[in-house]
Amino acid sequence: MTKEFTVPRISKILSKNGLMIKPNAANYIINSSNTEEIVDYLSNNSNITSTINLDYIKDIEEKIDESNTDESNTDESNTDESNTDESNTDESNTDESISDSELNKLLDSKSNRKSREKEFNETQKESESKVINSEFLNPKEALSQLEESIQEEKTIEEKGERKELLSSRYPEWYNTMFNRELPDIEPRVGVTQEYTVEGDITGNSRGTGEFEDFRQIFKDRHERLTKLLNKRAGAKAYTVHELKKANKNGKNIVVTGLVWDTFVSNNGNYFVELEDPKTNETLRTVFTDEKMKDLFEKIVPDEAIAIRGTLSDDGGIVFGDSEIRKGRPPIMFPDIPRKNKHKGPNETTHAALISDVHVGADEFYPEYWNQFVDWVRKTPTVEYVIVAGDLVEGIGVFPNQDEELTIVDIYDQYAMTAKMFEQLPDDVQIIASVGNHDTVRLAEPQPTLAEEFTKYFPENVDFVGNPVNLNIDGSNILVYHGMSINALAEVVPGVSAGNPTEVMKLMLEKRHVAPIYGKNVRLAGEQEDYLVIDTIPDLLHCGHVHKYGQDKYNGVKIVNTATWQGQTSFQKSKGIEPDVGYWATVDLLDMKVEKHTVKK
Ligand code: D5M
Ligand code: FE
Ligand code: ZN
Repeated sequence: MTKEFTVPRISKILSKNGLMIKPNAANYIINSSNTEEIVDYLSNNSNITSTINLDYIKDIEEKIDESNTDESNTDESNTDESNTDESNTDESNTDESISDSELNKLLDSKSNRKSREKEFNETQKESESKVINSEFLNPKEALSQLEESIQEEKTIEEKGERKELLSSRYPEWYNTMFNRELPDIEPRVGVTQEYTVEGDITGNSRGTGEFEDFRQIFKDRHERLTKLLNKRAGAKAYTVHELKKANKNGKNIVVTGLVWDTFVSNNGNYFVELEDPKTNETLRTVFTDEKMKDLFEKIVPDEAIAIRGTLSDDGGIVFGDSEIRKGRPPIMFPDIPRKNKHKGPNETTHAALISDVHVGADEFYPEYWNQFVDWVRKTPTVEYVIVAGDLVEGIGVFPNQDEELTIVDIYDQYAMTAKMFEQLPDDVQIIASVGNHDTVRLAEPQPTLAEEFTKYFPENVDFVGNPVNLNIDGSNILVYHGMSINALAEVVPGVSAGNPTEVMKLMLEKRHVAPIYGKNVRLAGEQEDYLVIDTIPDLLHCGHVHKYGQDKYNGVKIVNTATWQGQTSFQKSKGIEPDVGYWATVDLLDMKVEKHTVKK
């Protein structure tokens, strides 16, 4: 029997020593030529853990402390503990130069952006002065178990044998999906001509991981959404900075900004503090009328809004209006204008929408997948299949995940997915985006998969980042995996992740797919905010929450396409009951959406 040694295998062995590693770190190990190099790498990089769980990090830190005080430790592979200056020089890791534990600390703080900036600098310093004791990792022992299989794995890659190995490695799944009679492929109707991709970060990422880049996304968000808010307000909307210079004290004005903070005072007044991210100036606004409650509660931190009210005589505060004037409420979101003309192709043609396939997870349903494959083969109007992320289950996404994996090898997971996609007709264009389980950075916007994973797939599969705006012969489909759904559901009363379309409406209203920075949402510093919804889509397609839903908002269709994975123990612990085996079709001619499901 072939001994499997791959990224997850390294992950597993190292995690027994208390450390989970990211795929790129594991890659480094696979590609290293000698043990010394690897030991060096592991000892000098404290930021390669991949876990998303803060308790887990704490656990590791405790273990490090314990092993630091262990006197019996005389292993010569120990690095000098005073050698701290180079502990953060992992160049292969530029995608996430903030380590996960630092990020978690940042994200967990309820505070506003300014204190997050302070913490960012502090945690940076803290991590620089921390060295992980190599005895704790015990890399030599772990690696001696692995060296032989490293070589084997390299040979498999070099000879391109991975797909051939799937049948012996995962016979049950393999036989269910690939040793069966497939229905004939109906020729496609051939209506669509071309599609284009807008707003994809892939290949355009220019973030350096510096805090300044991080501020830049908020400046860009503010600038672009202020333009929309100006239209929405139907009047000149001042930025906080402009207003402070405009000599409008005592006058009725409209002011825009990013939401810095909101709170309800003891007297039940609603306070909203706005910020101008260009100058860092802030302005307090207050609503005293109870009927503003619903609008006030829709406001989330870091989003761009406009407020109408009277600037106080000393210019220090805005007293918010309470009446709708000319159809405009005193709290305005950028929103989608009501009329939304659609120019699609002239004849019926369908895009099939799916998400969260989670290949590799124990709970993936190959029998359900077969039904989807058969349906696509038999349905000639389907010319596109669009996947909204989480193609595979991934590895090291949460602690002990490997106990629920049928395929504990990330390359095998993608190779299996590739083989599954090969059963779809060659002339169906598959467009695959990524999610939090795929092998890309967690921070949004996410670039697409690297060539080392996409190389297994047939030519009719294109890979794109997350989010992305697809234009298929004039029909605009905004694809976003949906990590912000949990955060929005947590902050805004009356919506829940179990009913995702209500949350997706908020994205459209806020013209931003992930307005809150924090909770489970991480943002990558870039020159532009790729998460702003500039182009009004005809359809917004998300996944992530594993619940099917379809609806519309101001003429924009909304679909969440659930999952192909049954309930995991993590989901059970959170009370999440997934909808398994669903897909939607959208007719690009008239944007009519239909729900489909497998026979169970
Ligand atoms: O998401 C699977 C399910 O788990 C989905 O319902 C969202 C939920 N989920 C995922 N991450 C989180 C966090 N951080 N908080 C709350 N709920 C979460 P998947 O991305 O497939 O694991
Ligand atoms: Fe998922
Ligand atoms: Zn997800």
